[in-house]
Amino acid sequence: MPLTIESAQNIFSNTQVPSPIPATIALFDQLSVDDQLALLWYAYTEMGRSITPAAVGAARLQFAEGLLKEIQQMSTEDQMQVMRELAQNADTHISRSYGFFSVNTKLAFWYELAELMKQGVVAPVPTGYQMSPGVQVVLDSIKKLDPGQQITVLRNTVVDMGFEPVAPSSDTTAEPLFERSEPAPTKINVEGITEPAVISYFTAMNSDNFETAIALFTFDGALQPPFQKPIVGREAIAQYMRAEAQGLNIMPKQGISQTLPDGSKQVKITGVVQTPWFGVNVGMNISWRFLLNPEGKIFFVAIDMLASPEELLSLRPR
Ligand code: ECH
Repeated sequence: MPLTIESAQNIFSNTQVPSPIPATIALFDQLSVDDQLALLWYAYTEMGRSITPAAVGAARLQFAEGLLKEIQQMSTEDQMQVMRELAQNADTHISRSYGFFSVNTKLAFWYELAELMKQGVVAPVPTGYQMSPGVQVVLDSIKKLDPGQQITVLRNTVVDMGFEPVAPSSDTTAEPLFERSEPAPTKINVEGITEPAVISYFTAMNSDNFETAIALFTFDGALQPPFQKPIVGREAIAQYMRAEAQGLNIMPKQGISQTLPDGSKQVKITGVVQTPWFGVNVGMNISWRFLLNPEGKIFFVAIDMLASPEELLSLRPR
């Protein structure tokens, strides 16, 4: 039977625990736009975890600089309006430019606005703003998440803002490199796993060697990032990795591997990943579900955020 992406998406489904992240984002989506912006301000400042200075160099802001200058010159009321329009995906020129930014430029843009808010140059909440009870509900729900899930909620709300261009920008060659605040592990040792493609995948990712990582996939192979649809084909995966997988420190811990009757293998691994944005300050609990073809090439890998740290150890069906 040929391998299909649809069937690959379901491997190890009996070991999957639903993540609390979509439910938290659904609550967030129900808030009014002013409540959403205020909540993000509270969550961002209250979390008190530091973004590593290496993450936001001048290079990362080069694409956002024009917009940030424009916003700084506006009246407080206009600044608020721009932020509302971004959060509401309005079709305005600022919201359109933002929509073309890469994920990391979007994050850097808001990081810079947060800095300007701390300096009092940009207002964090509209004057006379009254928090609705819903904000507290969402804040409480965010507080219950582990730190890796909290930064994922922040990231996903930022990614969803702006006016979505019809064709997403595909030029990732200009994406500035991320520096690691800590060197990534070079020797990968995953308890229970010996599959060469899987071990080589982690080693290549930890040195941002995406060409090597891609060569481990079949030509029609796919990679499914957390809460996203699969990205299909080597070139599309390479582009995605150049834009979003730089500077990750990947620390897989343990896994299980099962050979299927046709000789293909399904492998599930759990471990911790650090993003260059937060470095060692935040570890994200992650699982990888690989489907390898009978020749040992990666046909599919799904990256999932774990629902709880306990899940790191529960690789067997429930
Ligand atoms: C302020 C108030 C107004 C509104 C807003 C504000 C600013 C908010 C700011 C938020 C900044 C948030 C940041 C979040 C960063 C999160 C990063 C994450 C990264 C996860 C990466 C993973 C990678 C997984 C992968 C692996 C693979 O093997 C293959 C590739 C890949 C306060 C102004 C908005 C400033 C910086 C969650 C999981 C492991 C799939 C990539």
